[in-house]
Amino acid sequence: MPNNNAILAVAAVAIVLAGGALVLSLSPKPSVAATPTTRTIYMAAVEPKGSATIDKEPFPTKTLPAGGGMALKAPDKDGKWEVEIYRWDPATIVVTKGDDVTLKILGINGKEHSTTIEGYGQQFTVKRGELTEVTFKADKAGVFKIKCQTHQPTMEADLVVLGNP
Ligand SMILES: [Cu+2]
Repeated sequence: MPNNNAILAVAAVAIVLAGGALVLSLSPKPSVAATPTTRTIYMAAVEPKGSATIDKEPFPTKTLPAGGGMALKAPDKDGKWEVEIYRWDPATIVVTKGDDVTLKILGINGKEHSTTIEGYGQQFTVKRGELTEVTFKADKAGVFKIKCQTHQPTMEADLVVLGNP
């Protein structure tokens, strides 16, 4: 017949094992590595605008950075003033190293956008009303700027190429 100490020892081991199993079950599972694939990502050249009239909101006294990406338009004859910014939508693109990537970029606002993808040697112009297709293999991991030369410093998107573990 087992003595009490032996029973306690078995119980203690059982508790430790159960605790370990609980910790394991609560731990985040390792993520599955993304395998290279073909991706088509839609983007747009956009220009959000806001406006007000000076009787309701005074015209801002601070100037905005130069470069063509932002503008404050002084009040017109009716006292209406405007603010605007050029952006890529979306401003972050995430792919995996080895992916075959096609960006399809629609020009909505602005006549044209002379654009580069740094580190990938891509150079193209996005025109209003046209869908510009840019295809490349994402063969370098890192973060690369998709940069409109016309509208700085705001019209930049990050191309994030995740490295394969
Ligand atoms: Cu632009």
